[in-house]
Amino acid sequence: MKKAFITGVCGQDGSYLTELLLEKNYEVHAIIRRSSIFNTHRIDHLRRNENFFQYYGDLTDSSNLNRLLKTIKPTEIYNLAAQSHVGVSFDVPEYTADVAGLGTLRLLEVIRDSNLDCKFYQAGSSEMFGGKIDTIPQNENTKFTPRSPYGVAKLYSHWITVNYREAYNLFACNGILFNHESPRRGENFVTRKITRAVAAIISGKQEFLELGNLDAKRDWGHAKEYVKAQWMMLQQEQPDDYVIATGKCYSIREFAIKAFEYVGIEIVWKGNGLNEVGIDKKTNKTLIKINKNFYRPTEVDLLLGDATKAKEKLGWKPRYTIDDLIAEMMEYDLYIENNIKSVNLNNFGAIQENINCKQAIHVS
Ligand code: NAP
Ligand code: F7E
Repeated sequence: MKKAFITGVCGQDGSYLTELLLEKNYEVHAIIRRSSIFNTHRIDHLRRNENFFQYYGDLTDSSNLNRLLKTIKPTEIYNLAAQSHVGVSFDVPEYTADVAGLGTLRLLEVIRDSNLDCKFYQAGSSEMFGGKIDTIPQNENTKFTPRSPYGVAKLYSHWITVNYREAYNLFACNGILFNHESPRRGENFVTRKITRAVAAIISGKQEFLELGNLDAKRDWGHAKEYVKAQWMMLQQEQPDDYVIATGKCYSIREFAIKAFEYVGIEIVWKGNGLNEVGIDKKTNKTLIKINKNFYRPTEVDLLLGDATKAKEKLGWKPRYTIDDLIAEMMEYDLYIENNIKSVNLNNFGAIQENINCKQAIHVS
């Protein structure tokens, strides 16, 4: 039986990866941070599985990682834990560096020190490409020019993973994953913030949605498909680094238009800059406003990935389109916000997803 060790198991990707590995008959061991409120809602539906083991742990605590890894002796380690919010990383840069940067080194050091015979996956990010991008779309050879404390911390993790692979012959892979979303996405990332707000607005629970930069562009895929790529990287003969992306990008503005369209609302735009508003064409009500607090000190304007290497070497290909993704997220948020089951509920496995998520995510 293969034994996986996952950090960040309570997050979006951790929950989908755990489902995938349990389906593949892995024994899954995972660390959970101590929290003053319950933080396991995304994995609660898995916790009774006899092959799933949870421990208190933290990427900032070397002795804890050392003790657990030496005892468990996993065959695969997936390092998904991070302070993963780019905007927040400007407020807590040191903590972000500690977890998203040094946390990776702590794990690699345990593997090296204890001669653990295991494969290692590092959750790298397109945010490492940052601002001054010389290639569009971005691939494994594109220069990294990160534009946030988060991007800089992830870049440290990227290079220390490459360094340990080369220096100590570790089977260590970097995934360079572009944005991936789902009904389990944290509610302060822009896609989920939008789909939740649209659902709340049509139920009369929220008046309008406040956003920052509408014109940044992102390459958005579905998290379920992206965790499969993480697993595939560790099943190869040789360790390597891979870009994982859909190859299509849209602006925040386009995402918001599509999400409102899903519930039959056409948005028209008026004004400029901080005074721009998105208005319901039919009722003339203002549904989107700009709030400068959601702007970042430095922004990444455009991310568009080229996942040709992953397609050719891993056989990985995304299936979800942006419309499938929005539909699934909208269905879930309409369901939890209003108990509305729309005609589209049968699409895209949404019923099953809703049932799974209803169990997995309790949003009050
Ligand atoms: P997420 O939902 O924010 O999950 C991150 C997880 O890390 C959470 O479970 C969090 O614990 C845990 N964590 C944070 N600090 C920790 C610490 N000090 N020790 C142990 N665990 C800690 O992120 P995600 O979207 O699943 O992403 C997974 C990984 O991929 C992250 O490393 C992220 O930076 C990276 N990534 C994500 C994307 C994306 O678009 N989603 C793209 C590229 C890379 P709590 O649940 O207790 O907060
Ligand atoms: O922002 C703009 C914001 O926070 C996307 C993480 O998973 O993907 C994610 O990072 C864009 C940015 O994701 C709001 O300025 C406008 O341009 O959803 P986000 P992100 O920063 O791209 C990468 C690949 C990761 O690795 C990260 O871990 O949307 N934006 N208005 C807004 N963003 C937020 N959060 N909130 C707004 O109101």
